[in-house]
Amino acid sequence: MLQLPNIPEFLPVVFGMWRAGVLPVFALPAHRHSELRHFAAHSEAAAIITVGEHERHDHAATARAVAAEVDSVRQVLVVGSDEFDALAATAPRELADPDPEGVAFLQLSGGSTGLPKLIPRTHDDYLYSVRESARICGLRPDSVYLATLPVSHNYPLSSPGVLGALHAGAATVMAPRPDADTAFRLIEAERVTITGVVPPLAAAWTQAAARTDRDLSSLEVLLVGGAKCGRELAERIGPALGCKLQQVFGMAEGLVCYTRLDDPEEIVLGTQGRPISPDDEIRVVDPETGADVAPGETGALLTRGPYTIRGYYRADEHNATAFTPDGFYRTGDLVRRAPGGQLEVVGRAKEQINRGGEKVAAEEVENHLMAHQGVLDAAVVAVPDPYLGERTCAYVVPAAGASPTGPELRKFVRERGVAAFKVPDLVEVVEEFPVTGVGKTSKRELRAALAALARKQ
Ligand code: J2J
Repeated sequence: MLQLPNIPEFLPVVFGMWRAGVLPVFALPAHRHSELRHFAAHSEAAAIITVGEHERHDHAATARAVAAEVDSVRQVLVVGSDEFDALAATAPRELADPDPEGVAFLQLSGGSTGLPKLIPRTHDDYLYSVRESARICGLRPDSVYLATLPVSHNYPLSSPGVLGALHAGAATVMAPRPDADTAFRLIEAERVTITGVVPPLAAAWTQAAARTDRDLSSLEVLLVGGAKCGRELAERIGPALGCKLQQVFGMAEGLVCYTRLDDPEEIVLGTQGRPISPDDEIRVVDPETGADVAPGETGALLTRGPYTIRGYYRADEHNATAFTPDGFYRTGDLVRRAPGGQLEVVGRAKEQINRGGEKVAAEEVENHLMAHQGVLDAAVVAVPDPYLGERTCAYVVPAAGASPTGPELRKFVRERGVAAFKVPDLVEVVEEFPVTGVGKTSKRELRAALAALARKQ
C-alpha cells in the first residue's frame, strides 16, 4: 500500500513496484488510520510505503499503527529514510517485463456503500487510457504538466496526469499544495502548459488570477473535472486564466470523457465531453425500469468498454448490483447525451456526496456516527454549497437519555481516524428524522427526503 504526497519519488517508486511485479494500492494522503487499515486488510498488503511528517501529520506513525493491527503487513518503508535509500540501492537493474494483461495496481472507488472498494486495473487497460488521454489533451514532448491534485488519485495520475506526461515525453511538475499561490508560482517558474483541477479550485484560481503578478502565459489548457463544472464557472475560466478549458468526466473504475480541444464553444462550456474510445459503450437508462431512455433524455449512465472494470476486487456481493449481468458498470451518475455523443452530468443516483471532487459515501460516515454511544440513528445527505458544490449534513437521532452535540460528534468522527473531508460539515441533532410520511421504509428513501428538505432550507 502506497501513501505518498506529490513528491518526485512517487514515480520511481511506482515504476519500481511495477517492474518488480508488486501491486500498489493507491491510498490518498488524506486517508487516516481507519481507511488505511481497511485497505491494508482487504488487499492483504505486505508492506506500507509512506513518508514521515507531511502537512502536520505523522504518516509513518499511522502506517506503523496499521501494520501492528493488520497481520499481512510485514514492513513499513519511509521514503527518504536511510533504510529506504539502502533498499533502493540494492534494487536489481534488470527485471522482466510484467504481464501486460495482469493487474497493475488497485485504485480506490469513491464509494457509495460502506467503505471504499478496491479497483483492479491492468497494465494494458490503463496504458490505453493514459495514451489516448495524452493525445486528446494535446500533450507533446515540450509540454509541462503540473500535478496539482494528489497524484495517487486516478485523475492526476492518468487523465492525462503524470503518466500521460511521461508517455508523451513531457515534463511533470509536482505541486505540494493546490492553492493558487503555490500553483501560480510553479506555472510561472516551470512554464507549465497544462494542469487539471476540480471546480472549486478552478473558481479560486479564476478569482486569484485577477490580482496576481505571476506570468501565467505559458498555460494552454486547464482541465476541470471530478465534479460538475457549472456553466458560469466554465465561461469565466478561459478569459481569466488565458487558456483553454477542457472538461473531463472520469472515474477510477474506467470510463473517461473529455471535451476536445477543437470542440465548438457550446460543447466545451455545456457538456462534460465524450468518451475517449470508440469502443466505450454508453447506455442511458431509466433508473427504475432499466430501459434505454429516448435520445437527449436524462437517465442513469451505464458503461462497458476496453478500460472499464467488470468487477471490484473481492466484492462479490457488491459486484452483483454494481454491474449488470452483461458487464456494464452502473456509474450512479445521471446524464443526458447530446447528439454528438457528449454527456452532460445532471445529477447522481448513488448515495454519495461529491464535496468539490472529494467523494464521501453516506453510509461510511453514518457508520462512524452510529459507533457513538449517544447516537441511535444517523443519515448523511448532501446540502448545496456555493464553493464546494455540495457538503455533508448529518441528521442524528440521539439514543434515549443522550444529548450529543454537533461539535462532539464531529470530533468523535475525526478521532476515529478518517480523512478530514469525511467529517460531517453540518450536524443536525433531531428528535426524529424530520420527514413525516416517508415512513422511513429504507435509508435510501430517508436520505432522498432529507436531501430534498435540506435543499429547500
Ligand atoms: C460531474 N461529475 C463528475 C464531472 C467526475 C478524471 C476526472 C475525474 C475523475 C474522478 C477521474 C465529473 N462532472 N466532470 O477518475 O480519471 C463524478 C462522477 C463520477 C465520479 C468518479 C478521472 N468527473 N465526476 O472524479 O473515481 O460522479 O474519479 O462517477 O474520484 O466523480 O469519481 P472518481
